[in-house]
Amino acid sequence: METRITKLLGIRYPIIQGGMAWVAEHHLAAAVSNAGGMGLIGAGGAPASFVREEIRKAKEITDQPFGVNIMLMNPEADEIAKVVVEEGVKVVTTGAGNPGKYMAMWKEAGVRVIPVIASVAMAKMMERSGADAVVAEGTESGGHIGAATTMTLVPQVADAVRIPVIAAGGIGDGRGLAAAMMLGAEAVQMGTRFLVAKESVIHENYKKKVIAARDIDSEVTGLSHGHPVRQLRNAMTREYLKLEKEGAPFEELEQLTLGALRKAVVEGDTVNGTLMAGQIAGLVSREQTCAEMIQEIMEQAQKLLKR
Ligand code: TUI
Repeated sequence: METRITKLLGIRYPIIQGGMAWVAEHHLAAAVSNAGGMGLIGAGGAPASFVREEIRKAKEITDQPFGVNIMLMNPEADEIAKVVVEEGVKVVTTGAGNPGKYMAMWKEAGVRVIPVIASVAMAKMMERSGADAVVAEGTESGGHIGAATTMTLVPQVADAVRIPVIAAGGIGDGRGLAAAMMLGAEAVQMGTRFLVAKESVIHENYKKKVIAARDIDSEVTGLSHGHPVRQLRNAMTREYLKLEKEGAPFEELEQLTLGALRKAVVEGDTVNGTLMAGQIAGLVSREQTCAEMIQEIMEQAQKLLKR
């Protein structure tokens, strides 16, 4: 299934792994790349030195291309932007902001730049700044999200820009991949399905919650202060939403989520941790290797697209 994205990135299959903070470390990224997709190391809120180490460790276990996702609210985003150039990373995706100020440096270094966007306006702005492609991420996604659904966002972005579009949000199998292609995408980005990959190092408790989740088990916190985050419902989200409804100030709400993603991923705290996951969690039913997931998704999509 050759598309402008597989050619641009030099990958076999049009499947990109989401740059999930704390989750997308070198084992997962290398496993996805070794399976013919595009693995990403998610910088999340990590220091630049940690990101450099992760890049070096990934290079030791894959000779396939992989990328780095830079979460632009990271206080060390400027340094990480330089680290990817110094370490010879070929692909960068960005999230939660506008990467415009790094564009010239990255383009000069030959880095392929793929901003994650949640609106047509941002997609157009990124194309004007020189982006090679965009990830159009719908509100079905886990983590920090925009408002538009994947079904509505992807075709509108595909019509608005000439660069290729990667669909994200609510995609977890071959049906999702085939549907995304019909909407005008040339690849998909998946996060939630890869959470439960055998090579994903997140705590067993977190994996079990994703596997047990039903279609309506995610909740969006933070809408009141403009930083909506999708995660699985638990005691923490119940408390957060209650406080939010009562009009609690941002500082008080922030206390609940400070370090909570680490709590979930590293400690397996499913009560007070932030179990970021997308709406497709209900479809994710078992742990598999990344290669098994990608093979299964490709076979299913190819059958559907032929029909
Ligand atoms: O970035 C994401 N998803 C994320 S980042 C993250 S780390 C985090 N942890 C706790 C609280 C908040 C964040 C977890 N999940 N997805 C990509 C994405 N980017 N979705 C939406 C956007 C976006 C938002 C605003 C892109 C551009 C943008 O532009 C703002 C501007 O500067 O104009």
